[in-house]
Amino acid sequence: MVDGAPFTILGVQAHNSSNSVAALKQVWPAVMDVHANTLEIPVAWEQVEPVEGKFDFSYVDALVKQARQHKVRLVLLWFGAWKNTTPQYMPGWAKFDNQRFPRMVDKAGKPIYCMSPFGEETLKADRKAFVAFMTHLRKLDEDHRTVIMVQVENEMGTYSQARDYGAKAEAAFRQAVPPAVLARKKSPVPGAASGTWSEVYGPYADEYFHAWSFARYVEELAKAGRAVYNLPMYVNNNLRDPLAPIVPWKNENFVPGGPTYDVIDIYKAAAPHIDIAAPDIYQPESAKVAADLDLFQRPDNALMVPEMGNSANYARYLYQILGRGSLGVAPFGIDYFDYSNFPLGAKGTDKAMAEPFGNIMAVFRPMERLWAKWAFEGRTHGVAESDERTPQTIALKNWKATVSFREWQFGEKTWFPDLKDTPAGTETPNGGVAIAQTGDNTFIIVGQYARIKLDGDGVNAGKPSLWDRVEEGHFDGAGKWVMERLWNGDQVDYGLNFKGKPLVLKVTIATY
Ligand code: N0T
Repeated sequence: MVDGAPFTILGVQAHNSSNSVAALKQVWPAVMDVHANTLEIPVAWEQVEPVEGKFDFSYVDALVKQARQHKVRLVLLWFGAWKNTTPQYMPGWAKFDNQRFPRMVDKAGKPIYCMSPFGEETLKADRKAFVAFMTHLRKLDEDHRTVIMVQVENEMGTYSQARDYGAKAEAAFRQAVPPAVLARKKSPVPGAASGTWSEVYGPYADEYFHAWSFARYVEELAKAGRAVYNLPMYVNNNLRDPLAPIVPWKNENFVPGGPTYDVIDIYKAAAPHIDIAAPDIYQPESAKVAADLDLFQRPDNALMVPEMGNSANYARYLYQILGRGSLGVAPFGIDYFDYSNFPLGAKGTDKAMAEPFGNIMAVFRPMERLWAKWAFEGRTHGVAESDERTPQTIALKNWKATVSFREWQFGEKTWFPDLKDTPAGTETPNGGVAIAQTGDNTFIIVGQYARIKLDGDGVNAGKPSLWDRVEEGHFDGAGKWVMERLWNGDQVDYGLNFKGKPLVLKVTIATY
């Protein structure tokens, strides 16, 4: 809810080092080119507390002011003790002080790169800076006008081992699993109903304990931060492979400690002040993306995709993610700082990078609050073209949609069995459709490089149907539909065909 109504984050995330007043010059043009309504950007502990106890929020002040000038909302990312597991963003006075800010310890008893989630001074200092930041936000943006959400830490966890083996961690590991965790997280293997982590969770004890260690730490930050200024808060995750079988952590098969899908329940139990565990999508395969979305969208965990690759092959997932009623989505590394995220993302950091996302966000923007309302009401659905490029169906109320790809706009493929030619622009998967069922027989359909057909289902099953009206157009800023062209004849006889330019159709269908 933003300004009292549902809101969908049509976002972008800036590069990690774009968090300075001077750097913002290269951020806004990209935000504008993508037609984003929200910018996600870091606020680093090292920059706001360069000297212990002396806070400097001049960057945050400039950022909020410039965001207002650009009419863009902000999601601020608190880079504290863990940024992609490392303490890189801790202030210099903290990150090298192993005594006061203890590092995790390996099985041989040696400190490693990663801060221990059991460092009491680490938690105190990180929390103090975070609370100072939230206190500043309350003064600066009291009405939740510009800053709408806060991410706590970034992709927490540890690369090289399953948990902390330091003395404090060892002592905690030998304690009984907290009842709140027991109540939510069942063991994947036969284990005791209660007892120590090892007794209950067997071979998963280390990594579950590690997740709990981070969850209880971020809970302390979120609880204290929200006590001074209550903004929604989330944590993000460097995903494990959603299609690989679940096996205990071994040799870096995933990053333990963070909110991977299998430990969301542990985060829910230990961090009630964190609203969402959110997936950072960098595995481009369509089957993995679909699985990630399934795993992270739950009745107790709203779907939000705070990061996604920024190469063109990811753009089609906007339809799927927005169609699923997500709170929002943001491709990562969208600004014009000349630093490419290839091979994780796009090779370029220019307009060509922004365009595939901008084309889609541009058509959602004028109806962003309507889409958010429909999503909130559970009326929206979406598909992205799969790597297999096969047709997909969408179950609607009393209708079924079939979305197919690489179709010509005229006729059916079966009529031209010898045709080898394929439509221009469809060399790689880039199609998608998002659909909102606004009434029993009315739909708003947005799409690109796809064909959609509707057939009766439920009470309409088996009945013949015809398009009543198919209008191409747009919603004006006030939510009023403006028709630009009435589609009929060839434009509706073979389904509704979208080419590369995303379009919005307002459709009524009826049975006879
Ligand atoms: C993401 C981003 C940024 C072989 C990567 C993804 C962002 C962080 N990390 O550009 O660093 O701050 O949240 C890690 C994905 C690793 C995948 C390796 C595939």
